[in-house]
Order: sequence, then structure tokens, then C-alpha cells
Amino acid sequence: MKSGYCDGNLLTALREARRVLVLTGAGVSAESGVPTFRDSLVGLWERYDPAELATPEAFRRDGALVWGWYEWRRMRVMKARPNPAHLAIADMADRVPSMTLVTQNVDDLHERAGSRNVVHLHGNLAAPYCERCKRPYELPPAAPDLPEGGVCIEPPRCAGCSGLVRPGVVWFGEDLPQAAWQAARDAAARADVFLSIGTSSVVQPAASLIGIAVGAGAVTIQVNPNPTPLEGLVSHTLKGPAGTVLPELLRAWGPGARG
Ligand code: BJW
Ligand code: ZN
Repeated sequence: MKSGYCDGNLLTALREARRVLVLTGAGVSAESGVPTFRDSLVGLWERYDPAELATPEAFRRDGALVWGWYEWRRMRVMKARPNPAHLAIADMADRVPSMTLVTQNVDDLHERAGSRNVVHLHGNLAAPYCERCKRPYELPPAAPDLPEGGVCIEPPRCAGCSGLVRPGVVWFGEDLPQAAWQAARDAAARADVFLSIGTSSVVQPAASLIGIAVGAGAVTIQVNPNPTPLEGLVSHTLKGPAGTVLPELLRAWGPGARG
């Protein structure tokens, strides 16, 4: 085995896998310049208070503050590009008979890298909707131009019922989209390989998916430059940035049975 990151058992598990679940978090988009939440110094929650910005109560209290902050985040994503980690994950789908990509990310960088049928557990910055009647709101095509952290912007009103339009993300205390959560749980229960990439694995219920996979006998792999609570649980830890580790893993994997 030549790869510095992978051992033979791991590569055998990948090459023989029939159903793979890839769970991604903010770390996968970090190398595209999209900030994570909990990394020291650079994480969003180091600089901004989630209780003031990422709860339904915060939106009710100060909708303009919350909408402006999410517009700034949306602008950053629109200006970002997929990185080698997103591309490697898209490539992986061609190497296994069945792969489910479940993301906690609210950006569209997986889709822009070529991944299809991405399961978004925490919604999407580009899919705001009316908080009253749930009607989707169509955003203007141009990226907003906002300073760091955004500015207060009154949220738009729904064309159907005049209710307030809210960001299309899942805030603390809110339920996950039912269909996405069901699809993720089903994929975890069926997976023979589970890859957890770029997530701190502290936010529930997403962090519970790996337990379902372990219970079903899956080989588990974590890709992260930093320690997480999964350290003692996973079968393999690949320590390093996803944009380096994943292309390396694919090179070691080779073309795979499906060419
Ligand atoms: C790299 C890298 C590189 C860096 N390469 N890696 C049970 C117990 C305790 C609490 C709860 C519980 N059940 C529910 C809760 C409450 C809450 C929760 O989990 N809180 C915990 C924080 C304690 N969960 C909820 O409220 C959820 N709702 C729910 O469960 O409803 C029912 C219910 C409600 C209340 C009580 C009980 C049940 C909803 C959670 C919604 C999460 N929303 C957010 C914000 C989305 C909108 C937005 O974008 O603003 O989602 S929070 C934030 O965290 C965001 C992320 O998707 C999520 C996960 O973060 P992620 O992706 O892991 O990022 P980081 O920053 O944490 O980690 C990045 C990692 O990357 C790090 O490890 C780095 O090392 C690594 N990294 N560079 C690879 N280059
Ligand atoms: Zn409405």
C-alpha cells in the first residue's frame, strides 16, 4: 500500500462496497472559502452568536438582522467554487453501485461539482420560503454585494399571503425536512461503508446517523484534520483536509470495478 492515508483493509472495504453513505459537513466547503461553524478563530459561531441568528426566535425578534446575515452568507457561497473534495465525492459516485450523499451544508457546491440527488438535511441558503404559507420565494439572480457579516435588510414579503420570507435553512430547535431525514436514515441502515467528512459530529440528529450504520455493521471512515467525538468509534480515521485526503484516497482506490 503506497498511500500515506489509506491501508489495505480500508481500500478493500471501499472496492467491495455495494452501498456507500457519504455524510458531509462544513469542513468540505472550507477549502472553497466558505466558513465552518465551530473551527477556532475562523468558525462562524466564534464571531457570531447562533442564538441571535440561527433560531426561529431570533428571526421573530429581528428579521432584518437575520435576513441580512444570511444574504451575506448566500453571497459568499455564490462567489465560491467547488474544491477538490467536492469533485472527489462526485467522482466516488461512479465507483460504487449505490452512493447516497447526505450533507449538512446549506450551500450548493456538491451540486456544482456534479453530485446528483444530494440529500440536504439542513436546507439550502438559495431556497428561502414564506414562514406562513411555506411558498418558495424566488431570489434575484445576481449575488448581493454586502460587507463582512452583512447589514440589516428587511426580509421580503410573500407574493401569496404577504407573510415574511425566511432563509431556507434549518435552525436550532427546528425539525429536519422529513423526506431528507428519512432518506438519510434509510441509507445509513443499508450502508456497508459510511464516510463522515468535514463535520464536527456534534449537531443532532445528523450526528446519530453513524450510530445507525455501525449498528448495521458498516465500515466507518472519518476524514477530518481535527479530532471529533467519532475518533474512538470509527473503523478508520484519515486525518487531514478533505481537499487533499479525498483525491489521494481516489488515486489509491484506482479506477474501481465500474471503471
Ligand atoms: C475540515 C476542514 C477541511 C475544517 N477538510 N474537514 C440531542 C442532544 C443535544 C442537543 C440536541 C439533541 N437533539 C437536538 C438537539 C438540539 C440541536 C443540537 O444538536 N445542538 C447541539 C449543538 C448540542 N439540534 C437541533 O436543534 C436540530 N433540530 C432538532 O433536532 O429538532 C428536534 C429537537 C429540537 C430540540 C431538542 C430536541 C429535538 C436542528 C439542527 C440544525 C442545525 N443548524 C445549523 C445552522 C444551519 C443554518 C445556517 O447555516 O446558518 O446547521 S447549526 C450548524 O451546525 C449548521 C451545520 O450544518 C451544523 C453542523 O456543523 P458541521 O457541518 O459539523 O460544521 P462544524 O463547523 O461544526 O465542523 C466543521 C468540521 O470540519 C470540524 O470538525 C473541522 O475540524 C472540520 N474541517 N476544515 C475536512 N479542510
Ligand atoms: Zn405566504
